[in-house]
Amino acid sequence: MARRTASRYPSEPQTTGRHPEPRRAAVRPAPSGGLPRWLRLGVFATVVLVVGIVAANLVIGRLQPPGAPEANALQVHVSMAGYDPDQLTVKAGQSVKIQLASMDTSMHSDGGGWHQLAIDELGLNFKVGPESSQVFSFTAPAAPGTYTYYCDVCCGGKSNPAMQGKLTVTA
Ligand SMILES: [Cu+2]
Repeated sequence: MARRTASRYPSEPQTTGRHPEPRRAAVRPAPSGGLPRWLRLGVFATVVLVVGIVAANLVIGRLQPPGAPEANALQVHVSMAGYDPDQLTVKAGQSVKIQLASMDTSMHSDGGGWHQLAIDELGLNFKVGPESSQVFSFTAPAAPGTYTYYCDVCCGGKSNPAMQGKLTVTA
């Protein structure tokens, strides 16, 4: 007469259907010689606040163009992510000012934060260094049309669609 055993082999763990309770580290009370609770909370809140302010400044610093914006100049921000805006419209024959601002730091290994705005057909080749801006002037062509501007300094160069924009010259 065969007896039912829980396991064929003695070394196999027995399946009881119950999961063993996970071992938890014993919660030890804070040493009595430590800082009072309100002071620990205060230090924690201060650290959170300081980290938050630093992070916020980093974000705001990236959103704000370097240098004061010049009046009557078209503002173009450029970073590794591309141009902002990537569409510009000017009138034929108009004298155009573009303030080109690089939003990237010199820490970028690809181009060192330098960017370009070039239009081959118009002979334009504007370059701006990391976290700086510069105003460039040119005269729009007399004939309406669309021209592609590009940056060939970073991110795969002008073949990268992100590093391209369109200048539209209207009549
Ligand atoms: Cu670029």
